[in-house]
Amino acid sequence: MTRRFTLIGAAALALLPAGAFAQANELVLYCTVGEEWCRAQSEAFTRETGIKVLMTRKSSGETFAQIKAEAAQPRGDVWWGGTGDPHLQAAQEGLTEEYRSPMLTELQPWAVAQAETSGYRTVGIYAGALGYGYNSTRVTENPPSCWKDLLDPRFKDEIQVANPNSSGTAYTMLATLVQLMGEDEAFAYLKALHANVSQYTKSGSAPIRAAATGETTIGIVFMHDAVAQAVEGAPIVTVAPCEGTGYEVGSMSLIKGGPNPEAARIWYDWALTAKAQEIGATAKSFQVPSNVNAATPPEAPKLADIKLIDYDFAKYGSSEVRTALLARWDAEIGALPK
Ligand code: S7P
Repeated sequence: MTRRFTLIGAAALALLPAGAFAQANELVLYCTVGEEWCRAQSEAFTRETGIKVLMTRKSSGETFAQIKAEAAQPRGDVWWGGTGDPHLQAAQEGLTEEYRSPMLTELQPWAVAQAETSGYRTVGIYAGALGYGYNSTRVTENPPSCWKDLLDPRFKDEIQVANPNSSGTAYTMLATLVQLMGEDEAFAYLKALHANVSQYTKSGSAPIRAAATGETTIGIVFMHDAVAQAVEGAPIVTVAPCEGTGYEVGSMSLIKGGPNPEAARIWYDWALTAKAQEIGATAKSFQVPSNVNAATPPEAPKLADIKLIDYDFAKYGSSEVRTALLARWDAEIGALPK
């Protein structure tokens, strides 16, 4: 009990109902970052609080669909990680709980903006820019540096990207292209790109793992996921597309009606601390943390050096726009023959 008090802080504790710790023995976590980070974060929380974590890892779109399907009888307590757009959609659809953590005062403006946009039903926990990575043993001349370069016929069947229905990474790409080019142009681009795509994966980071092993040449992913492969020694070069690119505010939400609400708030406050946010780098996840006091891993792509678009999170995280874009992708891209 004393240990939990020290770690979580008096301000956070004041918001918890009396006797909360006595009841908070277990937490059901829906985790949407990389598997290794999910495990490291869950284990650290259990070590520090004594609360057992039942964790499952899925992609962002899949987790959103699961929470929606379970809405009548919620099974999860916290949705931790994953791109912000589906968290915003969950907030709009009333699937997540409003909560103003005392830790909000320690967060970057972009993380607080995410909370404000959602009526405090979600919050930013990290940020990262979209891009791609290529295998430098397979591209030895004229390396690609722009979105348009990915249409080059020399990359026929040599690109992997995820399906935006399951993957938050791929939805970020779809929304990014729409914001960069306009919707019709973006779909024309995606149709042209289809000739070069060998596979639409379920998970957003799978394409860069395939590029790292040489199974494919290019993986369209968050830049930090490409950096993670290079850090492991894979011949991956990370690209910030020359036309500009979008980014994610990786988010966290409390699932409305979850079975362990006290444990869920303890996790939420803890996960916003600098110490908890520094666990990502130990699990080779190189996003920019949202707590201003957390060290940004030196490997993290520098957002200030990347030509970032002014991503409209409220619009592209809205139920109407996300549902419509995914339906159009299914009809015009997913349905194309391979
Ligand atoms: O690997 C870390 C990361 O890129 O994965 C999250 C992602 O949304 C989950 O993968 P999906 O694309 O399959 O949904 C990102 O939030 C995070 O930065």
